[in-house]
Amino acid sequence: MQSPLNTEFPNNIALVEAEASFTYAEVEQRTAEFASGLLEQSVDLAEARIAFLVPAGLDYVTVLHGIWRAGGVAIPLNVAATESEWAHCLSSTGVTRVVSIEPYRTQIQPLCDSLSIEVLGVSDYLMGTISALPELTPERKAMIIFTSGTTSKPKGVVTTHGNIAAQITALVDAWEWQATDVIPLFLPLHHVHGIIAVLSCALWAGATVHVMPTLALDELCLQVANDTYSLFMAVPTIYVKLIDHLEAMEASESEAVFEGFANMRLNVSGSAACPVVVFDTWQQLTGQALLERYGMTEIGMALSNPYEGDRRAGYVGQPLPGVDVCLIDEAGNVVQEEGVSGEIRIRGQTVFLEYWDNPEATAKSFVEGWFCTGDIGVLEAGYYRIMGRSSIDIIKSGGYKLSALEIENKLLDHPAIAEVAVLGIEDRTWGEAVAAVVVLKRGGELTLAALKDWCDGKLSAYKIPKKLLLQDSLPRNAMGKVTKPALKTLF
Ligand code: MLC
Ligand code: AMP
Repeated sequence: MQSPLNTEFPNNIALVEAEASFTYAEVEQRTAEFASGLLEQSVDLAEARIAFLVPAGLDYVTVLHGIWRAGGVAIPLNVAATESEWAHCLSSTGVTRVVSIEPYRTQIQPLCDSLSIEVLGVSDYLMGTISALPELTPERKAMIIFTSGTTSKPKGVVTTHGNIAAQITALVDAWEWQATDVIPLFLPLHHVHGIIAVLSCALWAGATVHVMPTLALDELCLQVANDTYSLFMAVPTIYVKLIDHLEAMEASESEAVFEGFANMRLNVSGSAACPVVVFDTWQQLTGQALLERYGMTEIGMALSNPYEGDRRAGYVGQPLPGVDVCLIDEAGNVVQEEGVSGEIRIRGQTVFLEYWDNPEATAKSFVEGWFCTGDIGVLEAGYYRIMGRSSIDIIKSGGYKLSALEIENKLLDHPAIAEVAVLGIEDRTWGEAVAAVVVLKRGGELTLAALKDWCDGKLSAYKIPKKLLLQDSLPRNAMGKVTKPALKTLF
């Protein structure tokens, strides 16, 4: 199996981070050293789970690739999560070691102390020596990424080295990644969009990644205007934010940025539905026809509009290389005709191995070897279109998948809340915005501002409701379940 870090172009710049840049040879050397440090006296970490709380940059790549090369299972933690969210990731996977750097190390130390987990810094493992590293077969477990779903707690999605290689090569082939490519990386590195589609594809191809700790639109636009990048990948929310940002600029300044985007070889949108109006506006402003693709933590990317050929607004294209796709109707039959909708099911090397320590959830999500995505799609004139999801309890906000149940469970701890229903409301910027419909306890009072304050530190910021509606009761069906579609109409 090819190393996920390109070895053909040792002198190419792999990473640019603030003022510093690092070649492939330097990154390779550092990850080998880090892996050796992790191994200490052992020959193979034998799939020990090692979590890391490290922002995007050389240290992140060192730790991710170092864990992989030492035979461990890498668990990237969200640098913006709350302590209880980290606790779930660590406890549910039996993590014994956390790697972090300041200021994050200080933030996670008390939790790790309480869980008897050792926390060390990146430099603690860089001993200046390189030992023999284990040979890893494709079926070895490599990574666990947490994904929210129809259960209250996020599930750990386990991918193997083989899965990751297949997810990367599908995109490298389809979108013709080259060693000369340069791409900015501002997406979070605890999800597959940032980890696989941007970082890993670039490092596989020998390309250059410009790391930005957060989405800084001014800095990004400056670089784009200077023609720094050949590729650009983002969630639809970022295209909306960019359009607003550029439209608010003086024409004399925005022109160069539009030119910069026009000069790139590809602009990709994914992780959530790209509204047709965003596709059209982007094309009018930059001349770029956004390439929309569809993916999921469990499968990497599965469907993509063509690199060469017609990219259709509102559609996600065709299966990527090595990915089998079918649609299954409500009766459980394979949809044979165009225009008939069904659940999207996926098969192939890109599909994950299992949910960590959750054989029931794993078994439920596969039917005859096909992974059931829960997304509803339809094929029209040879292009797939995503019609929605089978569960109303999953919300996609700014590209993040959120569980309504997880948010409801947290809100129920609020002293004034008797009942609550959380749902996603259509929103121009976020795609869906988190909304809470609340029934107060007798004498209880609540405003949106007070609810947001209370949620601070209990839920990651992007899960906190943006809308609040107080009601005397919640509509329920005969089974006592809240009828959320009825609530949506109230907004
Ligand atoms: C930030 N905020 C959000 C939010 N992101 N609210 C709802 N949904 C989100 N996604 C809130 C903050 O809490 C804050 O609220 C305010 O917005 C400003 O925060 P910010 O951090 O300054 O925002 P910004 O940097 O602009 O972040 C927006 C974003 C970010 C779009 C860059 O959300 C993001 O990186 N999203 C991408 C997520 C992703 O990578 N998903 C891929 C999953 S994998 P307040 O109240 O404090 O002001 C997948 C598979 C696939 O889906 O197909 O790829
Ligand atoms: P996640 O679990 O965070 O990986 O999110 C995966 C989900 O994002 C999918 O199951 C879809 O619901 C959604 N998604 C990803 N890409 C698209 C897209 N292009 N259009 C619509 N939904 C998408």
